Amino acid sequence: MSRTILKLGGSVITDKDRAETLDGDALESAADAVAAALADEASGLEDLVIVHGGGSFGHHAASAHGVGTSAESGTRDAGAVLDIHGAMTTLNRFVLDRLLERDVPAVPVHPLSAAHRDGTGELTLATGQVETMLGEGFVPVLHGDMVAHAGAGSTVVSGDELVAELARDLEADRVGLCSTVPGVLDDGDEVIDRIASYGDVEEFLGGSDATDVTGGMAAKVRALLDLEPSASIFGLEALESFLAGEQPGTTIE
Ligand code: IP8
Repeated sequence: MSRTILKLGGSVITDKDRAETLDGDALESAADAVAAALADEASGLEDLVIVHGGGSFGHHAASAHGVGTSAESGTRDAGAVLDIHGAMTTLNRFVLDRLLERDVPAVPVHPLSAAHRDGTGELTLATGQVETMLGEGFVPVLHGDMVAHAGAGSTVVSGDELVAELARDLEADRVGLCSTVPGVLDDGDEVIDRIASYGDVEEFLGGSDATDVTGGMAAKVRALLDLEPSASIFGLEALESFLAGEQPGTTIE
């Protein structure tokens, strides 16, 4: 039986080029895959935590207010914090609804009320509530958000940072990032099977092409390399196989 942290990329479940627009079909098929895996005992999936990104909800709101993850891009404007957080809770509600419709016992966890950064930017996320939710049979659903940041007001926390914190604190067995691409791609657009160090892929990882205030694929790979369990980056078409216990796409060791 395994404990799994699954990130649904914001660009997968939203239309990232149009503000606050859902990709309804993609979200439905992700919810289908989650529901099917939880219902199938053979999948070995026991505890599941879902984290979703911002896509055209959080990222558009964050760039409209000029807010990012670093102390230099923090804000003390409470209205801006609420705009960005509100965009994310709207998206979170869509995700929860699609899961609940499929009898997945999904419940929200909003990082604005559960996490903060210290003066060096280091993130602390409370996870006791997530652990207790898992023990009670729920599927906690977190999201990229705003967090209080000592000395900087409030900054963005990316879903990827949350995945890393959760994986460590909850001693996850498996970590999966469901992305718009089938894995980390080389310069011939072929999926790289395994990555053991950032140097292996530095030459291939440019920035993200749509509005993304948290760093795109390069930041994901860096964060995942530091984790204890190996992590997989794969496309939506491979979500079912990941949840069934396979390692599709790119494995980051
Ligand atoms: O898409 C970003 O989360 P990410 C969340 O996981 C916001 O980087 C508020 C922009």
